[in-house]
Amino acid sequence: MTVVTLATAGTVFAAGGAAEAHTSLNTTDPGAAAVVTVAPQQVTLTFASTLLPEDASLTVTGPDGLQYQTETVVSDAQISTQLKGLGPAGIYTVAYSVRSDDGHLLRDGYGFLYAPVAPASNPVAARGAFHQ
Ligand SMILES: [Cu+2]
Repeated sequence: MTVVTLATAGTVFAAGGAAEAHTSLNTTDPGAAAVVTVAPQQVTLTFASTLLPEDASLTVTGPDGLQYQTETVVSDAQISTQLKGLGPAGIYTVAYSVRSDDGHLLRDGYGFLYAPVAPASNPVAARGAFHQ
C-alpha cells in the first residue's frame, strides 16, 4: 500500500516538475480586471523567473482598436512598456509574448477597464472663472 502511494506521488511530482520548467505570470500592473480612473504611465508584468529578451512583446490595445504601448523592455523577470496615454474609456487588452529562460514561449493576455472620472464641476475653478 505504501509502495503504491509513493509510486503515484512520484508520477505526480514528475508531471509537476515538467510544468514548473515554464515560467508563469506572477503579478501585473495594472492588475487583471482592474478598474483604473487615471491612465497608467506604463504596464509591467512580473513573471516567476528570468525572461529572455528574444521574442518579447507587450501590446496594449484600446477599445478603439489602436495600440498604446511603446517599446517593450525586458529586465530580469519583468516585461514592461511605457504608454503614450490612453484613448477612450473602455476595456484595454494587454497581450504578451515572453520566452522564459528554459526557452519556451508563453503567450497570453488580460484586460483592464479604463474608466476616467468625468471632470466634475470644481467649485474652486468655477469661482476663479467667475472672478475673471
Ligand atoms: Cu518550459
